[in-house]
Amino acid sequence: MSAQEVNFDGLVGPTHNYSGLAVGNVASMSHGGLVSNPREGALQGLLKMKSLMDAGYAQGVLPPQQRPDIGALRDLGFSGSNPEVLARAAKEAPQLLRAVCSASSMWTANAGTITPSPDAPDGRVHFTPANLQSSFHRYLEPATTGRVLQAIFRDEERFAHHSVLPATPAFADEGAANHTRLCGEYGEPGVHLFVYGRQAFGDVRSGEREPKRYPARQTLEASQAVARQHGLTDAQTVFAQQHPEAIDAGVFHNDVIAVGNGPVLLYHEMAFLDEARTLDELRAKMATPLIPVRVPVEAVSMEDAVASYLFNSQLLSNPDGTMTLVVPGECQEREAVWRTIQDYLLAGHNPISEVVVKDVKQSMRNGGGPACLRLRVVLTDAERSALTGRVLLTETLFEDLTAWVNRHYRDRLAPEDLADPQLAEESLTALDELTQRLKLGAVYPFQLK
Ligand code: SUG
Repeated sequence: MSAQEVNFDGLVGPTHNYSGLAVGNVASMSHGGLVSNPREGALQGLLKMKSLMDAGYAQGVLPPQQRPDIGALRDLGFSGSNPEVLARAAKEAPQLLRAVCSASSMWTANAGTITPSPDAPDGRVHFTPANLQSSFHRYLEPATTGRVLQAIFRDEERFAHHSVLPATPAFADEGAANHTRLCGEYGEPGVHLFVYGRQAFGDVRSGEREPKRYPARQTLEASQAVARQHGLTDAQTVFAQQHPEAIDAGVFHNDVIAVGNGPVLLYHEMAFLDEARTLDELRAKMATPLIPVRVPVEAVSMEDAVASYLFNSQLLSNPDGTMTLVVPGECQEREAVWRTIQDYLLAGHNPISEVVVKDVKQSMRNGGGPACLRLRVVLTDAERSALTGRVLLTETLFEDLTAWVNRHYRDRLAPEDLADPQLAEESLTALDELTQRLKLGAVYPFQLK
């Protein structure tokens, strides 16, 4: 069966800001309080999508979420008119106001976990939105994410949607950021590598192998539950623990230290707690030879890996069998990283033959690189034709979205602007227009009333 990978990038929302909300995410923690530029952020994202579309890769787009989430503030006891709710939250609980304004849904690698149809027993594509329960600002995402995914992948004969896992620490789930499908051609059966940071039940000794400084955001139990929902068997799955020292160095998701595509697994030597076992199990289960590309700590230190986001690159397949690595601009600013790309990755015995640099700085300051900004969905031609909405990027859609951003987005957002009731109004107007342009129907709480 022939199939192709479609990268669905999250549009950066109109309230994109720097609030230092993400514990264990070094960039978010160090940039909290800075003035952001939502318009520039959205345009940087759109330009990345456009250049990949121009280079021949299938590119999709996912809308941002309704922010500020005034409904969440009401749930927490703030009452009155919308401006009053915002003003009270700003005064009494500014940290809550910041959380409900986050544009964090732009990082669609965390939107959910996807199993393509060649791997599922019922031959459908399976989706589980991630509960993102590790942080309050992200816990607000899954309900709308689920509605957006169901609106786009609506055809029940081809697409299956599962419940979000229970939003409790034992089932902490961060979606595709901790999930990699390895395979030969995309349409051939693949093996699913699930990477977790901690185990919730059972093994009392596992606590000794957990991070000490920063939280582990994904549990083994969550990964196992997603695999079960999707009908994946033992022969199709590998569960590997992330190295706790990596989490403590700022690697809050596996996709900050490893990226896989087809049979290639590009990873830093500190990615997995038991590297040898992980590779052995992958080799034993994969139908095609694994091509591991291991970057040792002598080449790229943990600090360089986290600051440059080398491993948060997109690894894309080309028709001639080669692969292109899409890295963030920050990789050029670190000499050791840039040298490793040139002398080791490009010159090495592996399919990576080209490096493309993208400027996504507005997102990077919150710890989101090129790979965080996209959700990969492998689709057959028939599945692709069954999508609902206008979500596959074309020249015209790119122009429409660019004009939409220029019309509605501010070019400056300081922390004190988040309480501005006008910002909330602007955001709703922009999103209402967006759902019409994307032909998605009603997906936001304000449209469902
Ligand atoms: O969950 N940052 C996000 C970044 C997510 C990156 N995604 C992947 N690695 N796939 C997070 O830590 C920061 C928001 C703020 O501080 O304003 C934030 O949520």
